[in-house]
Amino acid sequence: MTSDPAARPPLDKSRLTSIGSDEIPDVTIEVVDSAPSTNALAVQRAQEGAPDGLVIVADHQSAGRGRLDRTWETPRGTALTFSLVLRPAVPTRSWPWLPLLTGYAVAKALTAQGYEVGVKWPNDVLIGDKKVAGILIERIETSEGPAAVIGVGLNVGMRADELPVPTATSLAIESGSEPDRTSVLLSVLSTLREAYDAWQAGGDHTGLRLAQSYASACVTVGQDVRVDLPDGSVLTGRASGIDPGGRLVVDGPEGPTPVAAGDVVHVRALDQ
Ligand code: BT5
Repeated sequence: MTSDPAARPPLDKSRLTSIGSDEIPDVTIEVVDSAPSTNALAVQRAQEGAPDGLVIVADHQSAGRGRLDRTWETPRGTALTFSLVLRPAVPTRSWPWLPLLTGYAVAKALTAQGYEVGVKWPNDVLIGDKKVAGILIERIETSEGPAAVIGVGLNVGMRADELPVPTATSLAIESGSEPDRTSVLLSVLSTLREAYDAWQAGGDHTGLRLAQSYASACVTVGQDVRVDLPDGSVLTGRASGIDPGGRLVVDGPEGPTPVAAGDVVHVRALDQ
């Protein structure tokens, strides 16, 4: 592993900006050296008319955003921080699937590289019980119609003393060697594009199929959970599944209760 963070190589800009449609179809990558938040930049690009499939990746992100005003911190050279502009052709009521689909695709790409990965509903990717990636989705209106901006933060090369929080981990910590960020990005984007295209092409049964695949990769299903809701109330019960709308079904005091990703502050396993 590289011991001097300053010596970590930058992203391979010429490789990323020259990928062809035979490698990853319908994706164009823009690399910036530094940005406060790639999501903010992607929102700006979408409002300027960026098409479906634009990816903005920052070599360093200085003021990363999490959900609900939380922050996302990554030392330079140690992480992937990128955002995609998507203009899904499916009805907006199906869009709650986007963060789940993204987490599922990130997990699938990392699993293919030998990591033991799970997804925590709605937007975390875990190795063991530690968070290796987080996802932030924003829906915006543009003059070309509604767009989604999906941000992904993936911890690649951080050493234990570089982790922003003790609940985080990185690919380097899990594998004992520091993977190349450019290759990891290309493999995640390729898996994500494939999952996104399948979702868009899938028709009426997509929700059901996705719910089954997602549930099988989801560590939350089967756990006793505490869900904190925005009005301060708390729902506790056994997480029993994912419904066709991408909502987590919690068997609470009033029976099976679906909760939507946009409506939860926290979901925690009761034994943690
Ligand atoms: C998320 O929020 O997990 C969404 C993170 C999305 C980050 C990407 S990076 C590219 C794009 N541009 C942006 O500005 N954002 C997106 P949430 O579930 O709210 O989790 C945030 C919490 O995770 C923080 O409060 C910390 O506890 C923890 N955290 C912060 N940095 C972390 C890291 N690098 N790894 C693991 N956990 C982290």
